[in-house]
Amino acid sequence: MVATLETTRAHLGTRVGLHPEVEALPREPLERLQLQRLQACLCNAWDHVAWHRERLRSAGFTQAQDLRSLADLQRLPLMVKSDLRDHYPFGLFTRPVEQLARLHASSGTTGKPTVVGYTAQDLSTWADLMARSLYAAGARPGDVVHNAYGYGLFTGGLGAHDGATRLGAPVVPMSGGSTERQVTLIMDFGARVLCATPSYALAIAEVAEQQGVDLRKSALRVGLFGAEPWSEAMRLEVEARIGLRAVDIYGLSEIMGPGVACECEARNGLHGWEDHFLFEVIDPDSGAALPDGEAGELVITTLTKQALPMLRYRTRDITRLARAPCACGRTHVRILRVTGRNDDMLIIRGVNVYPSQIEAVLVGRPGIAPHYQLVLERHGALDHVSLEVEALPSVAPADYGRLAADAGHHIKSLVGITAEVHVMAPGTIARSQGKAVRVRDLRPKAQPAP
Ligand code: DLL
Repeated sequence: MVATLETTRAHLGTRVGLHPEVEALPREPLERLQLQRLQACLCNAWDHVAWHRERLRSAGFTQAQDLRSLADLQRLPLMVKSDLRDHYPFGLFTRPVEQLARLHASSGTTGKPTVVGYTAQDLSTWADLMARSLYAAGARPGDVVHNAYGYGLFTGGLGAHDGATRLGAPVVPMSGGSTERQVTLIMDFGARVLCATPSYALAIAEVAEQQGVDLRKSALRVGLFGAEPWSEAMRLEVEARIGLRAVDIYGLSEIMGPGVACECEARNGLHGWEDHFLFEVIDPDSGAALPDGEAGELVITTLTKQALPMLRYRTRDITRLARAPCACGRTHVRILRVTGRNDDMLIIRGVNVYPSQIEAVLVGRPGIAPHYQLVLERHGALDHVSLEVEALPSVAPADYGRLAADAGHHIKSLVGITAEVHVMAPGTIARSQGKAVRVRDLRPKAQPAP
């Protein structure tokens, strides 16, 4: 193991990352830094947000300084998304809104949006971490960054933008949409880095093919894809169609935005930037901490966020942590690919399924295009799943039935559910310009408890 690590380091040169002084910091000083920052974060929350103070008091704290070790983190109560909604809009901020530099918000399709705020220092930290992520993915100063993440209240666009600027990379602020124009500008401006959701990257690839443009001949070298779950099969598909190295990037607005974690050149999990966040995995049912390597819900604590400190925030994202040394030389924890969110998990006739598992089976199957949608219905007392997939243009409609049977068979044997597969003509399934909507749940909503 050590030999491999050293060989790889020798190969990469001595520099580990954009911020080598922290990215390769040994565990002991890293944990000392974390404890100092956690104590300061707790004081900030205690001093400025009555809600935090009351909850900490209920958990047995008489003052913020009662937290003496990283292990004491376990004594803090968990936070959930509705805590932000219940204090809409600014109730959990540590400062008056006039002292902030920016606000973002979730779309809030159900109920109130979740509002997050940043001080100028918070925005600077975010730019640093996004620049660090871009660098870890393989972007370098001077690379033209084509940014197709949506600009606006969504954190993807501005987050990637500020990170590219901090890296010293010229950024093209495209946002999502106008896909034909995206293709033209990628080619004309010589973009080397593409930032987009994986589903939108695929939509760009498809439009390029329809325009007769071969993106594999473009200057694109690296893609930073995230904001939605995606599979290894999708990674291979996007790499083959665009001709770049596809890297997974993770983040969420409640914690910061994109750049909370990102893959490095080893692509063996996403490095969670532990000088700014603490990562835990808990059992989603009991809330108990799980050992490294076990799958559960990711819980994140911010260490340096000024405006909106988040203490043990339940992300709903399902993953595992790995702390064995990474070949790249970074010491920060690796968060394995997020397979889906707790709330996206479907329980189909007793089998737990994430849409990304279906994707892993479908994408790359001969004759089938990487566009799909799951439709859930209730037939009597039972859940019924139909799966709409698209045929590749080269497939004759007469073969759709055979393709459907083949896909249904593989889903049954690899995922364990029976799905009614409908193979549809090319272009039938809506393309995403941001986060793809993979599931149409038509089941009757559960009645609220009396
Ligand atoms: O999606 C921030 C972001 C923008 C991340 C661009 C990466 C790239 P939210 O809109 O708050 O923020 O959504 C956060 O998206 O809790 C996950 O469920 C999901 N998600 C984000 N990145 C990944 C990923 C942005 N790489 C929610 N893999 C998170 C799987 C992801 N799911």
